[in-house]
This record gives sequence, C-alpha cells and structure tokens, in this order.
Amino acid sequence: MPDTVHVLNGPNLNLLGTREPEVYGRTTLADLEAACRASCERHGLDLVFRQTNHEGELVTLLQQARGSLGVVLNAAAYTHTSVALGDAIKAVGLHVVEVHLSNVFAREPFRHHSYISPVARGVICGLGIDGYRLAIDALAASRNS
Ligand code: CA2
Repeated sequence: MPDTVHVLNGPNLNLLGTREPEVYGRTTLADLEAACRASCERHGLDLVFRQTNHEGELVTLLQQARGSLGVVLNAAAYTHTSVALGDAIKAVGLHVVEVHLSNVFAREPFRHHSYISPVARGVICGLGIDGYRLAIDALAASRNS
C-alpha cells in the first residue's frame, strides 16, 4: 500500500480523446492509464487507476486511498464545486496532487476557483497528460520525506 499511487479521474473524463480534442487532446482514458502505469513502473510503484462520474464515489475512492503513497486527482468539474472533495482530502491526510489537462486559468472565470488547491500538496495544470506523469514523479520523490 505505501508503494501504491491512486490516480482518480472525475466526470466526463471517460470521454477523453473522443470530444473537444482542441481542449483535451486526442489521448483516450485507456492511453492515459497506460502512460500512468508506465510512470509508476519506472518508480517501482503499483497503480490504482479509476474514473467516476459521481461526486460521492470520488469521496469514497479518496477514502479508499488511505495508506497509499498518495493520489493524483483530476476531479474535473467537481474541482470547482465540491466542498465534499475538499473536506475528504483534509480528512484522509494524504498527499494529493491536483492535475488538470487544460490550463484552467486561461479558461472561463468559474474554472479559476478550486476547492482542492488549498488542501492539495501541489497543483499542475495545462500540460496535458504529461501533468499526470509529473505528479507521479513528485509523489515518488516524496517517498522518503
Ligand atoms: O482540464 C482538465 O483536466 C479539467 O479538469 C477537465 C474538466 C473541466 O471541467 C475542468 O475545468 C478542467 C472537464 C472534463 C471533461 O472531459 C472531457 C473530455 C473529453 C470531451 C469532453 C469532456
């Protein structure tokens, strides 16, 4: 468990690669999982990779990540709306790296606020799927700290 990273993806990310490629790119969720798995393997880490369209399910998945090295979280639209996710991150006391494929600060003002950033270990946005790899690298680097 301490050698496991959980990558959690929120609503509509199951559609990656099929719609709005100009915003989210052409990589599918399956491609993203493969890239995360390769990153984890390079660090000798196990990977739990999940996507859900349901807010409460994301809370449950965060709770289930207790005991792991940490979480890479793209909560998608719930980033901007969910007090429950912010509370869950505080409650589990895990290292959570918030990731967004797009640069949310270059988009609509409602995407500039996050309930996750204040309780996250770090935030990466605008780098596409590379952001997930960088987040895994950061969690791996935190292993002995
Ligand atoms: O840039 C990101 O990763 C976001 O978390 C993506 C969310 C958006 O609400 C956030 O503001 C930023 C939206 C995910 C929707 O994913 C789609 C993927 C393909 C086609 C349509 C939606």
